[in-house]
Amino acid sequence: MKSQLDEKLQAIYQEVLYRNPGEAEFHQAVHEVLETLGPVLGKYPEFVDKKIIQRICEPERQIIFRVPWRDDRGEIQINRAFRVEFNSALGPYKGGMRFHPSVYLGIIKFLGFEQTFKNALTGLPIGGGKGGSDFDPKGRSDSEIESFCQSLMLELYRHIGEYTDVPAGDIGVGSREIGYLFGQYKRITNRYESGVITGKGLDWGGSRARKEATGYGVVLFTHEMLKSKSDSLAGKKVVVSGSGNVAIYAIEKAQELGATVVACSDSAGFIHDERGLNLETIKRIKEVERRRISSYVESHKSARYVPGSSIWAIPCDIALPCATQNELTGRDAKVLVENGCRVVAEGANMPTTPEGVQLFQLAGICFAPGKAANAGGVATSALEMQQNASRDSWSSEYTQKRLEDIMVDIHASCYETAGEFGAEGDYVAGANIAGFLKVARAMSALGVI
Ligand code: NDP
Ligand code: 2IT
Repeated sequence: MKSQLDEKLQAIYQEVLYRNPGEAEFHQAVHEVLETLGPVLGKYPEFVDKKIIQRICEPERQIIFRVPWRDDRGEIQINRAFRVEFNSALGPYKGGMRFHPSVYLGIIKFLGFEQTFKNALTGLPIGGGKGGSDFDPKGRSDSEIESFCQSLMLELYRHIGEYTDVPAGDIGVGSREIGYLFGQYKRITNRYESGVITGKGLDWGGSRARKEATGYGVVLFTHEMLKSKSDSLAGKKVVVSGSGNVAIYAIEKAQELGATVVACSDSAGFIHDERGLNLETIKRIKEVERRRISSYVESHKSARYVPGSSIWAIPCDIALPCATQNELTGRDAKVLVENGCRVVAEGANMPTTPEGVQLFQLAGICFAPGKAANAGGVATSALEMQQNASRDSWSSEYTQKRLEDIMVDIHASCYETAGEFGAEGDYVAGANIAGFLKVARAMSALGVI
């Protein structure tokens, strides 16, 4: 269920559908932003004259390339990789690389489009971009991952650079992959250009708190939403989907702020324990052993593993979807609302379907969209770039304080912008409009480029 666009925006959306056939996720992400921009065009007609929205919906550059590599048996494998350089009005293209079999152009474009507004919200000088490949890392050995990353970089290196385009991690890409990618870039270019990629390890140019930043940021944003209602996380029951980088550190911060996290998942099923999950076990299984979340119950007898079905059936006060796009449907949203959930913050990018968002908003749920709630990761990537540029390395306390301040500012800017445009408490409108205005003003100033 999608709400109506006003006439001008409807024409722009039709053009996007026509120019980008078959890219359902990209259409969804564009629609979700256009839905909220009606009042902005009324107030700033110059953005209509300058065709800012049409330009924002068209990536500046799209690169698609072949990645051939040899697996452990010596067999040649061929993958397809993408880098979509979406918008550089505010700074070099910035955004992660995703390795997942579902990756195709429509997913990378939706992510790059979202990234443009998210990065604007951080207040830091970064444009929007995204990349990835249909490579499936599951079941691949370390040396296969290394071969694949090296082959991918053999093409990608010519398109990136600290002033041009700065990749990082996303689904299937963590510090192991960033290491292989950075090592190959260094070898090909004969430059130790730390600022060309973020999410690096602490011994080779990475930033403290980057690993934790997205998950921590989601919970810091949630904390701000609750604070605006004179409430807190203490004593709240939380369900987190996924058990990757974002989920793990969302669980850590939620526990630190006094909440009980009762469930998390992977793509095969979820684990549930009303007494609360043990994060050390989850970290060991996921970060060290790289096993499935089902193995959690081997060491925790009070927990149960449920294969297949939806994690959102578990009653909670706060839901944090931290796995992937469209993982929380209208049906899930209905169940969450019926079970008394009051707050939802998106750790993943676009995890809630349009039906789900609409149901949450109608039910008066405090709903934080990904481009605001999960911006802590890319913000800390920009802090990593700052440290690299000044050949400095900040303390954990200082970096976390910067992250905290950024999340507080993003919350304030979404909240205030929503109020200013007559949508009090609507963080979706607030995030879209605040992000759009920053990008639109810069594009307008930079001319028709
Ligand atoms: P990881 O690869 O570390 O973890 C992904 C988790 O989501 C895994 O538990 C995975 O399960 C699950 N998952 C992935 N795809 C699917 C699917 N199709 N269906 C069900 N479950 C799935 O990735 P991240 O934690 O880094 O990313 C999670 C989300 O957060 C993504 O939407 C990403 O774009 C977003 N994000 C990430 C940031 C970062 O800094 N890393 C920053 C901002 C947003 P399984 O192992 O079974 O595949
Ligand atoms: O979706 C995202 O914001 C990320 N995957 C992080 C991007 C980054 O450049 O750190």
